[in-house]
Amino acid sequence: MKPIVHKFSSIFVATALSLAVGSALAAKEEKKDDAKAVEKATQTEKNYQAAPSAIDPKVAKQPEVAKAPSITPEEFTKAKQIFFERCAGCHGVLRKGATGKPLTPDITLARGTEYLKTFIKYGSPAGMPNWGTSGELNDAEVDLMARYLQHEPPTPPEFGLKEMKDTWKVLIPADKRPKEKMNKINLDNLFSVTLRDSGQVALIDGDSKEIINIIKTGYAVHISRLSASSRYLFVIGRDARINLIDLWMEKPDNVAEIKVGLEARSVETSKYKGWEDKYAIAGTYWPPQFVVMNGDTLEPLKIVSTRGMTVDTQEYHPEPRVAAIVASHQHPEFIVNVKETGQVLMVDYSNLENMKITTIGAARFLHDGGWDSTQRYFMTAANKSNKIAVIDSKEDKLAALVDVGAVPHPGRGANFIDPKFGPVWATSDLGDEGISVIGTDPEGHKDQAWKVVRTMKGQGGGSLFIKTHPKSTNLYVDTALNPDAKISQSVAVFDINNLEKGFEVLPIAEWADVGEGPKRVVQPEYNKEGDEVWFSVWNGKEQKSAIVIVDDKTRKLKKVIKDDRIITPTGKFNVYNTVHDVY
Ligand code: DHE
Repeated sequence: MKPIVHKFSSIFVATALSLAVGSALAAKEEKKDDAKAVEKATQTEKNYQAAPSAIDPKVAKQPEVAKAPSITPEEFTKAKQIFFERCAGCHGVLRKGATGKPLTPDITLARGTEYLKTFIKYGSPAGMPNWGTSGELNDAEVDLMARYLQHEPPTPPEFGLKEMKDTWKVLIPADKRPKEKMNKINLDNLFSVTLRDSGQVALIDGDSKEIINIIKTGYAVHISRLSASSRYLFVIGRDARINLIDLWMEKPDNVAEIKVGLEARSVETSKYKGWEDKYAIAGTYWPPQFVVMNGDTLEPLKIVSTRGMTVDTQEYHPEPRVAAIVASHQHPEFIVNVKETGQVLMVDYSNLENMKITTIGAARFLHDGGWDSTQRYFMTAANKSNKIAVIDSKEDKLAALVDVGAVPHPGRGANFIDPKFGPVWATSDLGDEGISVIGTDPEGHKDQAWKVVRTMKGQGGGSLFIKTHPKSTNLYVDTALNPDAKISQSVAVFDINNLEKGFEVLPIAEWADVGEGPKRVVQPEYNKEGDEVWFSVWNGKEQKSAIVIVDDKTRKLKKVIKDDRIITPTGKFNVYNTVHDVY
């Protein structure tokens, strides 16, 4: 498998998200600038999605289209590789369109080679990167891609129960595992840290800040989640490999693993009372499906396809990828975001044989999200629609669709009590500098419920994660994908009790003192007590990265974790906060 190459450097060149606030700009100029900002925001978001697909192009076969310009098998192989690495993230593996336009032969044949070449070489105002003029593809490659796109898209293989079982390994059977916790680690304050480009996670003791173990996992791990009891840690790679780690072992390590598809981002565990630790679920980008597994062995039990109709135009989509999954606290259900169809599936796991799934129409394209403070409402970003969908997990219905800024990207979002508007949940945006604060209390603050009660301005666009903690009065907003290094390497912090005052900037990357590199500061995560905030300083694979810990009260540097083994850290998952959905 080819290593994933970061695409973000080109984001920095290609985009400038912050709106220029020139006092003497003529109205006409302002309008022009607005249009440019929207264009550039789209570009940032496209490039973010444009990370290479984890699918090995070799597994997708070459189909023939008689009318398409000729292409040799060698050329086809090369074009496939380029498409999977650079284009599939936006246009979809089957080129049916996602955040990028559809590119199926019925469309591309009509456009013709010359048109496609221009498009690929120069890009488009709607956000298509300028692959030719940026130097990423040479003229011969642009020509090749223009011809390739007029052929039928090669389809990667399906991945059913047999394929999953062929990869499934129980390294230590459940009855051979510890009967009680065998270590002295304060598990509640343990952090699982994604080491993105080394295919590992680091387990770090939140009390001593020592690395407990570095564990081999799938390729470019995406997230970690925990079983309800805190005993089992589930880690999923982009290559759809799940590792099950037993935190009760003297030195926590892998006890089972499975590959559930070719490409994935999400894993979750059953949390409803009476079902703790029983099941896990993983959603895949390819094939578009999810699988429910045994919680302590990863045995695959039930696979369900997400192919189906889009929420708005109600047409068939062959590749609706599974984005965020959360476990309901109201019913024995998993809540599954289906990206391309814009449908949220409430998957009842109480009877796998006769599985009930309630489909809630939301909006395209569903991505990430988290609970409101009562853990009844799932607040999830439909990022291409610039909306937050509010899912009522008690009634299993859509409570609201709330218009927010450009390309909301909350991570799990941030819950706090707004001094004026009561309980709220906030998201920041990938596409602009806004932070939308939404009322979440339909009982106590009916007029504000599911409305944007205030917007604040952060440092700029390119924000991925926003975070606070019930015990804190600080609200942190990262800007990891902002094109300005000063902004991507620092974090904004607001005082929740004085939001009008604006933000303070903490120079996290500077505090890390790791030398050269892009050093994006990403994903604030609290410790269990809610008095420390951890940030990843995400540098290049060959450069030094670090984790910076800030004292939440004083907003001063508390500790920098530097270690040669901490390679490209991104997501950090505190055990207690992840189990209890504290954010
Ligand atoms: Fe993520 C969460 C998908 C790029 C770090 N990311 C998620 C989720 C999805 C997703 C669907 C929600 C999972 C859930 O809750 O069940 N991410 C994608 C992509 O498709 C995308 C845009 C491009 C890609 O090819 O993967 C993408 N993500 C990134 C990154 O480049 C990040 C910054 C670094 C990395 O490690 O790859 C990144 N994503 C994260 C993190 C979370 C996440 C840290 C979990 C946040 C949390 O607090 O729970």
